Amino acid sequence: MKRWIMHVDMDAFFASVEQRDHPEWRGKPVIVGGKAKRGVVATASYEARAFGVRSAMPSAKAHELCPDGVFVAPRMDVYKRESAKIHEIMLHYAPAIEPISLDEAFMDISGLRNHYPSVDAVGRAIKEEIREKTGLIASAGIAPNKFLAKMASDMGKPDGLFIIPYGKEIEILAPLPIRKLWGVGHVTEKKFIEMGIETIGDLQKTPTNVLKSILGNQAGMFKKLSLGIDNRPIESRRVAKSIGDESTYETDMTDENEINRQIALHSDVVAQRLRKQKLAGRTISLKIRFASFRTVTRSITLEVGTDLQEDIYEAAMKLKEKIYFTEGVRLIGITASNLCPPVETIDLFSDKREKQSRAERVMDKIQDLFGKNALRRAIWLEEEKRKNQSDEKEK
Ligand code: TTP
Ligand code: MG
Repeated sequence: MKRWIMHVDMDAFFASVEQRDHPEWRGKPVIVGGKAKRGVVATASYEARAFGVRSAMPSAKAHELCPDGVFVAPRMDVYKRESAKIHEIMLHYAPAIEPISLDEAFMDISGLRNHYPSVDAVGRAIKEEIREKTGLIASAGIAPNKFLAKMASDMGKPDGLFIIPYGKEIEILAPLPIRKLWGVGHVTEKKFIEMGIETIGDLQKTPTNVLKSILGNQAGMFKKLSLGIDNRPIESRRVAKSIGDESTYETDMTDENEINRQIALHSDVVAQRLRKQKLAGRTISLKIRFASFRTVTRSITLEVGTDLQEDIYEAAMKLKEKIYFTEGVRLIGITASNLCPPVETIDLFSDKREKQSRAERVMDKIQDLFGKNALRRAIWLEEEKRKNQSDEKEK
């Protein structure tokens, strides 16, 4: 199986969070950082970057370049919470991720490749879920390794999705300035330039023994990177503890059939995600948030872990019985936790369960081959209809 690594990096992260939370600042130059003139800029919205404002620039300089900018103090607690949400979403797609800062993380999507028509589609799905659940834009890069994936996420910015396919590594790297190479700081950049190596392409052509005299034992590593070779594994700093799916609805839901249908849909998404990651959940939780923001979560632990929609739905419906519905529902969420490998020994199950298990796996296969719409539960068709109707209403 070919290795595919994805790197996610949020666009103008702190500034985008501020613009999301203050609609009046959208489209304006927003500068997040020390508000005091002696502070430094943490980041600037793309509108502010047009004036030359950059991260780590003294705030006084930013005031000079962009006197009409909106200068705001950072709200680290909010950025941390958003960061955790983004990591959680990435963990819907991979059993482990490697966060490298609040707004950046690597994930290995090799296994997912078989569940989507292309690697682009994997990237689009993850970007879309981040946008939907946080209102923020992520740029992503997908490539055969970490170095190239990080490079790629930068190449498409903003709102980027850039793929470096196998075989194109050398060609894509060649024209880039040498400082873009991972691990090249000011000092090393100077050494390279003194040797006449200005682009990664120049380095590709320089024999390693020539490099050794100047760079010592780092020569081999830089040479490999210039050719797009990087075997570092994903160092999973976060492992999925749960897999969940939730939606907030535009209008509060009161119809019981509709609520049940939403529970069925979320159960389907959670079951599919579990199967993609070859995991099963033993504990199923149902979260309901009412119009008044009262939020109730109920959980149940099953005898054996499951990755089937029917089981999750059944558990969630039992949980629903324990909740008093006295007002409209604004959010429904289903989570599977207590994750374990799925039980393969079918003879543990009744005939009925064996059939369900086969049916859901066949459905996954057909979707892998022909796309999500090739074969879906009937409830999804009704859901499309509902969404279209509410779109119509908006118009
Ligand atoms: P970056 O990913 O480097 O920058 P960004 O997300 O603002 O913009 P983009 O990725 O679209 O180029 O950094 C992420 C956050 O980290 C950034 O929003 C603010 C913070 N940060 C600092 O506080 N100081 C810094 O010097 C840098 C570079 C970032
Ligand atoms: Mg960023």
